[in-house]
Amino acid sequence: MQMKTQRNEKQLLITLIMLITIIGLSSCRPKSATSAFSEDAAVKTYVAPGNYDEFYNFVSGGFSGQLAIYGLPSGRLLKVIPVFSVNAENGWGFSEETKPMLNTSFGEVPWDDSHHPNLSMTNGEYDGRWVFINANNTPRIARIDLKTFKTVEMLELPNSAGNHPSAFVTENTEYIVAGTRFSIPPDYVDGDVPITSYKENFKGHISFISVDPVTGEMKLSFQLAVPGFNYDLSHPGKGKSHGWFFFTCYNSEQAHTHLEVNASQNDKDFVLAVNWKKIEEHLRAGKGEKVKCRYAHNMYDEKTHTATSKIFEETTVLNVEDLKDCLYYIPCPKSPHGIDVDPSGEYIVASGKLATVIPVFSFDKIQKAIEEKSFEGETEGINIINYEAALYGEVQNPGLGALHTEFDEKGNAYTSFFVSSEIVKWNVKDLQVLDRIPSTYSIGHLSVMGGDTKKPYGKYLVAYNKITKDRFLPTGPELAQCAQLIDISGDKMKLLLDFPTIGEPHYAVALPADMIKDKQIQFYNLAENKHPYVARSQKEAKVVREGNVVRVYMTAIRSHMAPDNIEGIMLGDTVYFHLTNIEQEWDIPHGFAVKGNTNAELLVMPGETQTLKWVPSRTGIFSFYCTDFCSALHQEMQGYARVSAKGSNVPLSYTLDDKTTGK
Ligand code: K7E
Ligand code: CUA
Repeated sequence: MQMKTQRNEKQLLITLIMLITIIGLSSCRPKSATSAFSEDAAVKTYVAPGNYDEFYNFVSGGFSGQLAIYGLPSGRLLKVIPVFSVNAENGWGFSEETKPMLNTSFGEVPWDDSHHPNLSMTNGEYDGRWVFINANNTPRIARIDLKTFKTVEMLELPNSAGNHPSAFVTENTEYIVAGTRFSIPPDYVDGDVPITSYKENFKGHISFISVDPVTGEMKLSFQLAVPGFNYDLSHPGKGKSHGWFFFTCYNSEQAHTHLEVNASQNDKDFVLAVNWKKIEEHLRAGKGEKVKCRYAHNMYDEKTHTATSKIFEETTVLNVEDLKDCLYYIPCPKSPHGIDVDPSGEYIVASGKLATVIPVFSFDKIQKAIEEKSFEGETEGINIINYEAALYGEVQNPGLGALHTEFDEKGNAYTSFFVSSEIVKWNVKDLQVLDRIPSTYSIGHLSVMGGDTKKPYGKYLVAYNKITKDRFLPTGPELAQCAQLIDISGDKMKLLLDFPTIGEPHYAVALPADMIKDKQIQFYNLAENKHPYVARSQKEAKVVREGNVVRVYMTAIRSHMAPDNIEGIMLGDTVYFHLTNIEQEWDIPHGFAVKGNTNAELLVMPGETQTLKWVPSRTGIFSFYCTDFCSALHQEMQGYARVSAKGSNVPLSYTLDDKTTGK
């Protein structure tokens, strides 16, 4: 009976929170949303034509699978990078060179859901080399090179589902960490089991991916098999807590159905604290087991301009028995989501979606508790540290539905609240709330400039809101998401600007523009182009038949494609247009498209070679042309391909500078 009333109370609480959410969204547009707008906002966000923004802002695209780059403070969109997505605009995922990037153990997976970009670090500060980002659905991590703004690597993660607590980077980019939001039967056992056998058969796996300090190449170093909860978010320790990683987990109830009620029963779920430096010792001592599983590793080579995909067959897994002195649970109220570590590395902030306080844990106290064995029990072989023993303190009544926290350079924390739709500023030392500002509407992540490093830049905070409603001109049922730029340089937060974003932004990070803007590659050196089908000058342009395959070695330069007339292609042939842009000048791409091709166009950067596959399905004359207005004579940049019947006696021929070869 007692149990039942408790359960009813909890359900009531959940219903109440849901109601507040709905009412909050539909009726009470916070009055201060517009009145909080300060008069000098326009001056602070205006970047005059021809001037550069101060920061690059890397914003996850959520269900678009992309990464978008905005300038701050202007909010101007600079680039959209296809990561876990195909992009017909430039042929990413359609060209022969890029297709392998999207390969997985399931075959090509041309889409995913990307949430958490993270920048490479040296000594706990950004070093401007790479951005890593996670794919949730078919678990993967991607690496983007900040000299080319191109996705150059993709690593699939076995034994995982819903790779959400990812892609967070340790202080010196030793590891990227990933985890399982969904626990599942691992790939190395027979997963064909009843879902009701969740408690026996479902496990979480946490992946540690090492990063080569010079090349950036990722490797699945080891995995930890942990109890079958839902591992939601994570952050590495820094400074004194470097060597540790912290994860939130919910569903300590281990429910497998109706989670919104069944996984909200316990008053506390857990933070999982992982001592990975210790784990490295165990690995060196030979602990861990090699298990069979399949996962893809895809690399893009900037010299051949081509990706290759390799399938790996095993990984090393450590079980809880090996990890007694490396893993600890800390109770955490209630259904926690974000977990964030302050710049000093001492304070660990976990945000409970259904909690009324924000617990702040102390790294020193956690160490002491472990030393003194202040445990309040164990679950599935992992010691549970006593809550009070690990706790520094709680922020009282901060708001409703806490999600994520970031930090400034002055000892303040900023926490996003989804349900009460606001950002709350509080002091990390005395845990007092200092200020609050409404978000419009229902904020998810927030990002302070450098807010996850040892030395935040501060100055601005950006809110990434889940719901736009009336902020922009309406565009039918689907609206853009809303980012809000907030000035945090003074005591009071000030709203400066709204700007729309693509997809759904979750986390975002920002780099000072000066760190990378002069290191951008402006074009690829043609002399270093090692593509097997490159044509470095018009002299190397040609058409070659290899059985049913016709290869066109084509060059593009203002304002000519060579060859520009091709005859002798037959039905049943597969034609590869290997297009080399032989320009050696910044910002002169050429495009390529042929009528009736069923994939995409190409957009080829100066010095690069890319390939479009074309399987003609009818006879006739097919036009092709450059799709990027590159010069005054761009419209003249065109050609024809003739397709004849199978077995026809039209010889293979092509035209270069009015001269036809092969007839
Ligand atoms: Cu959107 Cu980080 Cu995927 Cu919170 S998560 S909001
Ligand atoms: Cu090249 Cu238009």
